[in-house]
Amino acid sequence: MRRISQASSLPGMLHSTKTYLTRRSLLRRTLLSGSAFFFDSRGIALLSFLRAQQKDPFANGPLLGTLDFIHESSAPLNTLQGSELDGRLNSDLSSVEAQSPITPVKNFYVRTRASELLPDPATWQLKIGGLVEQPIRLEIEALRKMAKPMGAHLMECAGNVRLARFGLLSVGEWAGVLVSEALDNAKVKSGAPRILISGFDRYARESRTSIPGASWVFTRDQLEKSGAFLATELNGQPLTKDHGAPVRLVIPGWYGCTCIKWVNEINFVREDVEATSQMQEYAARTMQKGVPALARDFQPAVIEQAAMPIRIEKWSVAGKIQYLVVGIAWGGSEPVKALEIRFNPEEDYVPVDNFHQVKNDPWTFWTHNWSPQAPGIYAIRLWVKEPAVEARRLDSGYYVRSVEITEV
Ligand SMILES: Nc1nc2c(c(=O)[nH]1)N[C@H]1C(S)=C(S)[C@@H](COP(=O)(O)O)O[C@H]1N2
Ligand SMILES: [Mo]
Repeated sequence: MRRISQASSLPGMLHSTKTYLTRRSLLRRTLLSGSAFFFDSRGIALLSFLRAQQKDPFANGPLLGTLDFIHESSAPLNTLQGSELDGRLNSDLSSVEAQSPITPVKNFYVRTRASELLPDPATWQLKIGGLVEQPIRLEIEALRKMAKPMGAHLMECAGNVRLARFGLLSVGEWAGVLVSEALDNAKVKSGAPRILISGFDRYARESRTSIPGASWVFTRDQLEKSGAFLATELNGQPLTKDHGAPVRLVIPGWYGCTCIKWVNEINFVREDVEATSQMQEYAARTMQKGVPALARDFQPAVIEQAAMPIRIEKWSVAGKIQYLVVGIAWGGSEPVKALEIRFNPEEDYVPVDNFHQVKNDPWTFWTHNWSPQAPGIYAIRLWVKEPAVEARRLDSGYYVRSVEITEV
């Protein structure tokens, strides 16, 4: 890996630390994204350009750097801040590469750090109770032994806002136990069709930002269909405390607020059980109608189809400045055929050059060649044309990101 030396000579426009790119990743990305990648009207000239440069493709510094998104914030990225309920880590999406799509644990976003009162994980027990014939206590060791690979899944906080630089979103490779399997031995009484999953939520200090108490109510069907699991490992390592050690819930495709950390109780409850305080706190952000009093009146807190740019690369191609918009698409329940991008409200939406979504979870990387007509500030927005695809957050302009172009 080597630094692009030109980056620091363009003040104000570039991240000095984001301008790394290996030769291999450049070439691989060229192959990955197919023939449309970087082909201007003289695309062949570009290919031969790359070939000629293969000894050292960066000798002439074709990648000049990465532009910052503006109007967001200077919130630190990949850095743990604060403690307990006010603890956060915003993941730096700008450096994510398509060929290594798993977020390293140290950069995986954190919303709520572990309580200083958290009991000793070694003696952790998970109680399965409520309306059952006989409560069951699952020892953490037993759960760890049952754990199996659960695949790569994206997690996004329902409160993943512009001020957090949209960094409350990450992808992990999980291992754990299907909730349905963990509940197999429970003898449930009749009239207890709902399942309340709660975590340890007592903290040493009061929070400035959050209400303590994380729990969510599901139906068995929701847990089964989503493939919900009790995770004990993230990226091949035991869970870290801040990510919910020793055991947390993961509901693939649902917002992070349902993915209860430090799970200590699973209770079978009545059909007409109240919504928990966590459900009520997150009602608006999970797009409920008002704040329902009862859990059964909540819609599943699923992530609808979403997309946004994660970085804008500035290249010098055959002596011309070119921009490459690199982005992600995630959420939704069926892959969509086309994603469209628009630069400023005055321009039309155009299809994203390199977009092939084969699954909704975890994320899909796309790239789009961009030659802005003039310097200025551009607001970049995406949408999915297919009317059958629900994408309320995307459609509301939630994920719009802006850049300032000073050179064309
Ligand atoms: N016990 C508990 N679990 C919790 C929370 C919490 O405050 N307490 N926060 C939730 C929210 S809002 C999110 S977005 C995810 C974040 O998980 P992460 O910090 O591992 O990324 O955890 C969820 N699980
Ligand atoms: Mo969240």
